Amino acid sequence: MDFTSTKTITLTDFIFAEQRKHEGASGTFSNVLLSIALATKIVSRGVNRAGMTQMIGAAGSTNVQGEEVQKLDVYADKVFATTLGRSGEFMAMVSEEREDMFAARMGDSSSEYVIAFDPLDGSSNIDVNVSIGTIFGVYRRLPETEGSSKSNLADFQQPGTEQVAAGYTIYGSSTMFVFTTGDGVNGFTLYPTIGEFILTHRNMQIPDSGSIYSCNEAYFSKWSKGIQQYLKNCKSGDLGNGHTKVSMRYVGSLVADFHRTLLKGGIFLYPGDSKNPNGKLRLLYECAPLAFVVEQAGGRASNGSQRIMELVPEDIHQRTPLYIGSKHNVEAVEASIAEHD
Ligand code: P6P
Repeated sequence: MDFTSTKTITLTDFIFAEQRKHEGASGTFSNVLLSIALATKIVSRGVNRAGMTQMIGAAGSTNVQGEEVQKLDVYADKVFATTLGRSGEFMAMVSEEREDMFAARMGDSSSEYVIAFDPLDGSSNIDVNVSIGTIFGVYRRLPETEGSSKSNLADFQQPGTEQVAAGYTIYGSSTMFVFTTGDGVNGFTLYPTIGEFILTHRNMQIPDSGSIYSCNEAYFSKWSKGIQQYLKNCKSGDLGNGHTKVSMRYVGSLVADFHRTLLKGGIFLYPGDSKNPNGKLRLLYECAPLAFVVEQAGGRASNGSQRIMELVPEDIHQRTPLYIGSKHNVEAVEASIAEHD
């Protein structure tokens, strides 16, 4: 990377260039994005040092989902809560790690936004050194709650179409911050030596169709006929989109599986099953943010019959089946479900 070149765009350059396009912009939205990026950098440092700082392993507690909490989960949650809290731009937050919505420190009646995040998704992969990630979605407070000095659950009960920003960070061989504000998707790679995110993936577009499907096939017998038929077609080399060389890739870390799907095309599936009809993944802080990103990149995200972006969360931790990726691949799954279920 040539840091003497004007072609080297930092995340800060990018955000303020976007701000300048909106005359009269106050800069609060830029501060929203920069505070998220700062939290990501701090978590990245923690993830990369985990092995040396005894941050690997379980924290000895379980979270609201009943999942064993890893030490880094707790750390990442605290980093996001305090870093975003200090920005003063958020009235309230929802975290995968906390049962209830919570007020953001320094958030007040002038704060215009709320944020939902999964501070460290895929954490069961931490101690085996597999890529993990953070996922976030930002909403503007509702007109009826804006200006009040109280956080209000209704601000989180908005469909994904109301997100003003969403994205993820993947802590992998490099740390990448990928986000959208509704005007395309851009990816930034962290240069740890200078502590800056540099624009490396401008205007990311997912292929209209792809030859990779991604799901945990151990659950095959519990899935619906529609899903089983779709996967049988995949195995026979028929993805319904002309692709015949079919591959299956599954990391077991949503951000890693999604990031690969965004770059290479194909589909990630986490269906509901007989035991858990809504599947495992959460709507508010996993599926809706990734749905915003994939739609902005030209892809599709569905619960099998509806756009993920149109689903309204009743409960902040509610789950939804997720089919996300290339448009033609997701449409093929929806068609199989419509035909067989
Ligand atoms: P399974 C990780 O625990 C996670 O929440 C996602 O990151 C991932 O996609 C999914 O669960 C994996 O679930 O049932 O295949 O282990």
